[in-house]
Amino acid sequence: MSHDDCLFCKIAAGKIPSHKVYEDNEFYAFHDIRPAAPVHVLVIPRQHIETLSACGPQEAPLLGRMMTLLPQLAAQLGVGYTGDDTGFRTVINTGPGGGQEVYHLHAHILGGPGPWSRMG
Ligand code: DGP
Repeated sequence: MSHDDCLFCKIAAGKIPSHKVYEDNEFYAFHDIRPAAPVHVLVIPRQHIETLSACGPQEAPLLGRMMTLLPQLAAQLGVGYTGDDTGFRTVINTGPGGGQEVYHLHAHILGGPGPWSRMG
């Protein structure tokens, strides 16, 4: 279920180039074009869902799978949580007041110094 005029649907479909880090039949992950941290990756469902606030119980299984994918990808990207000072941040901007620019649900994975990092 993709939307012809959606930037992230086009990226997931390979119609717009991106620096891919992961894909399966349900999700696509790629580097953010404006990185806010040394590691900054976006994870999107292939299904076009505009925003987290559009999700209800029907989307819960997909959201659960997306959530558990995040630490797997963080580990693959070298910023997984393995103890001591390691780890990453996850952000889902929701709506204009939440800073959402692109209306296709996405989770940011941020690793290293940057917003909300104790490292700076
Ligand atoms: P948000 O503010 O949460 O909606 O974040 C949207 C992010 O998408 C923002 O950090 C920049 C990124 N972005 C926007 N356009 C493109 C693009 O064409 N390619 C890539 N790789 N990232 C994009």
